[in-house]
Amino acid sequence: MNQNNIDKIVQSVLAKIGHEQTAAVVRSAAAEPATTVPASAVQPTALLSSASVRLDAEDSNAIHIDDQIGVINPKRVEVLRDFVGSTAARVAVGRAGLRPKTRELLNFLIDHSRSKDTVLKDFPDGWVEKSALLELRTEIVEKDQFLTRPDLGRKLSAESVVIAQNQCKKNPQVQVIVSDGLSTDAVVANFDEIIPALLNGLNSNGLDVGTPIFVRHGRVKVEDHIGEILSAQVVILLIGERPGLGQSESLSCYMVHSPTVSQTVESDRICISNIHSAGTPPVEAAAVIVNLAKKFLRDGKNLSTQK
Ligand code: B12
Repeated sequence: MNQNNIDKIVQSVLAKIGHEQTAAVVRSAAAEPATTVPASAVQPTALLSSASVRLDAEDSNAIHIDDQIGVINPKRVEVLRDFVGSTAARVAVGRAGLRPKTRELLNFLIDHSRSKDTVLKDFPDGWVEKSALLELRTEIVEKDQFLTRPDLGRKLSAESVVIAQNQCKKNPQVQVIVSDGLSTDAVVANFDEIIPALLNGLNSNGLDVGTPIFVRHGRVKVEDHIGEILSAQVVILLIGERPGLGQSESLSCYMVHSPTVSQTVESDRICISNIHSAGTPPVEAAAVIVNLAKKFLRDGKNLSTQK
């Protein structure tokens, strides 16, 4: 839902509960986003996000930032602009008495619903087949079980163990795995950019790359099981991160050297997180991962990220 729709909902709710005057102020601000509304007009309701701190209409970026500032009559608005402009977090949103403003509350509920939807979502029909990766499954049979039994998402099913043994290259220097994890959106959004760059980067550095694998309903530790079955030296797992409030397309890369189910511990792993268009761009992440793979091969488990 976009900001205009939210503003319309706020207006209609206010009009219904008898705040005609406030609704009119909100309406006028929404209709003329670049107009400075006198602070005295909005003070009693504290519902307008930023009408009192709008910038010049010609500076569209500044207007966008000011739209997010909910503090009425801030002492140093430029500090708030810097702050809001530096993060996607919910900062300087203001308040209505002790409560959040209606608009902020609605924004929060929208983001929260989106996160919950993302966790429950499956891949679009045919997406996995189109990815051209070899599909393996964990011991999970359906989504609810995936969310409630992380332990089963850490092991391949017996059937998939056989497929891996029969169809995958053994003893690769580098094994690439993609898995849905907690966000299929993260995989769908970043796949086309990160996978070609990653595979090309590994190949062009002369590394022996295993059969690229897709694991449905996977958790991070499934890379240990796969790495052990295939005797891979370095395993690279790209997996959907748990969605946050406002970012649900973020992919993580978990890398490990010569993993085994019984011996590998979390601290053996390296994590490169926040791979998405507004974080670490997927192509850049691919370059970082290729470099780390080379360092892992050189240093083994005692990887140093300094050299
Ligand atoms: C959930 C979470 C946790 C949970 C994991 C619990 C669980 N069983 O799910 C808890 C609270 C325990 C946790 C702890 C830590 N976490 Co954490 N965590 C996350 C979070 C929010 C989501 C991860 C996710 O979705 N993974 C994908 C799902 C599918 O994985 P999973 O198999 O269900 O769960 C595994 C992973 O979550 C993994 N994991 C979680 N955090 C970390 C951190 C590292 C360095 C490693 C190697 C693995 C790891 O451990 C789980 C068990 O195997 C991310 C934020 C993000 N944007 O990704 C941060 C994040 C991954 N964590 C981070 C950090 C720093 C840590 C800690 C080192 C914090 C500390 N100082 O103790 C510890 C290390 C834990 C470990 N396993 O080694 C950083 C990693 C930064 C980096 N690039 O290295 C992140 C990116 C947060 C951040 N922005 O700073 N974490």
